[in-house]
Amino acid sequence: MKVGDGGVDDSRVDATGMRVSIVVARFNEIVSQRLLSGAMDALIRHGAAEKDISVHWVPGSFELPFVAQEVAVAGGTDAIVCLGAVIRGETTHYDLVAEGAARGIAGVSLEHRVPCGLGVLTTETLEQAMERSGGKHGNKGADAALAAVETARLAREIRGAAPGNPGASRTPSG
Ligand code: INI
Repeated sequence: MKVGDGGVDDSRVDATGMRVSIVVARFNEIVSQRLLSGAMDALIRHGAAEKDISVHWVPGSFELPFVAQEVAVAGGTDAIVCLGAVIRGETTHYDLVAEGAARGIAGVSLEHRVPCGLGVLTTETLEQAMERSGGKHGNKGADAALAAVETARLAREIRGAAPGNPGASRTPSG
């Protein structure tokens, strides 16, 4: 088992055949693009097909939960990855956006039973955000993508093992 900085067990991450939706915020786009590249690379490196990955841009991180919800309701997605960069600056708007995004994304995941990776950086400075989007502190977009895929695989296993579960992929005796 190889557990990376992001807490993901690499040996459990198999994105083969997974349909993944990435929702990414345009605000602080220089950082978001790097998070997106990290997420795409990680998914493809772990077996996802490019045709099975869809990307939805939204204005800012505050809009991530709503679009993640639309994706979940539309169906056909195994895992959702939410990416954005909330950088503190000088107003309290930061706290509202960061908290709204994180709580909203968690809510979508639980309500719709679709794992959502939280790849929203919350930093004091742009420099710190750059370090976490392909710099010396790794790429949190990649970590969020792999966490969502690992969780989706686990959900499949659990649902498959639950007798009488209509979503099960195999019978109780299978
Ligand atoms: N959105 C971000 O993604 N990051 C930020 O740092 C940020 N700041 O600092 O304001 C931000 N604000 C925009 C917000 O996400 C919404 O798009 C906006 O409030 C409209 O709903």
